[in-house]
Amino acid sequence: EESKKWVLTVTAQTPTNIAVIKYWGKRDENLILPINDSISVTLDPEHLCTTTSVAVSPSFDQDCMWLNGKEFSLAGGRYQRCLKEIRSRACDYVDEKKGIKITKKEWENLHVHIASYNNFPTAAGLASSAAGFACLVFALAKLMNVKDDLGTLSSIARQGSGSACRSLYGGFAKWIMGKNDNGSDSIAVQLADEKHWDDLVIVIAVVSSRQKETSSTTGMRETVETSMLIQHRAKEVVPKRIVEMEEAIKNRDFPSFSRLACADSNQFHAVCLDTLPPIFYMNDTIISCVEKWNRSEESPQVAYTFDAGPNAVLIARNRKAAALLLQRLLFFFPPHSDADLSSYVIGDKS
Ligand code: 2P0
Repeated sequence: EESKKWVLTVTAQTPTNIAVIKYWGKRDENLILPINDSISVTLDPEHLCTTTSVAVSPSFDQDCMWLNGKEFSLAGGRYQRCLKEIRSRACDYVDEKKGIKITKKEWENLHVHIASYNNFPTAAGLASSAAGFACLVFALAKLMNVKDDLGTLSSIARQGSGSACRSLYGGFAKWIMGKNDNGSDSIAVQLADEKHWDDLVIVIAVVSSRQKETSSTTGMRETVETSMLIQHRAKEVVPKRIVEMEEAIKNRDFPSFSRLACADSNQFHAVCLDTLPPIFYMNDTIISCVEKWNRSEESPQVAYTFDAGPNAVLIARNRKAAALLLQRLLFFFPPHSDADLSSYVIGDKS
């Protein structure tokens, strides 16, 4: 019984990421292999992040998870795959002070307890699976003394949720779609670290707290099955944009960054509209506001991008532009108004 008393714990924190060249569409649903590369910016850890503690003990008799304090089933294939991949890479662990020794073989039979928290309201419909799976995979890898590099960990996080592979890095990351059928080369790499372009200020406008109507997984499946535009996007448009976006990030070229991010968000939503039945995610009033403002200046001040929901992600070129952006948002969307934000017609007022 004495030997059953120890518990080993690891805690990790991972921010979510926002794609500026979007992932939409899979070529393999099981392994989560995409039809195009994507590029994202990872938020600072204090905003929209997941904190996950993982523990292992010989006294645990099954794997369990709690999400925001509530028991959460690990039965889903995506969780099982991540757990299996990490367990298969576990290495011998020795802590002589505590008298703990776990061999590679023993890890396979030890159960884990996982407690995960999001520091943002899950109900707001903001992407949580990216931060969640990245954090889970990273914490489990540390716990089980996995020695593989971040690229390999990213390919495991990818099997939890595609966008999660990009959240293992700060700054800017690229998810390379890869060529192999087994997914071994579908990994994320860091393009630039968090210090490279720290003038940028990211503002997330929570337009609606309603849960999205079409999940990303279902939405992208239907797009691949029914949209003709998606093939053109994946094969012709995105490969060129990836090259240009990498260059814009490298040179901190905000006009190109803004042009590419806005255009890619708009094409992603055009592809959604081209899906049968059509999918509507974004809120176009904020787009008109930003487009109008950017056109009235010598060069763009703000980039916008929308994911699979109506909340706007606005990237201001610097703090001054961010302050002006907040003024505009607060003017058009007063915080205590009861009206649905989407009913404001910004274009008429600015
Ligand atoms: C992205 N999105 O690149 C794109 C843009 C939403 C729009 O990745 O099925 O939750 O788990 O791989 O990663 C959302 O899709 O989908 C997403 P799965 P995921 O960020």
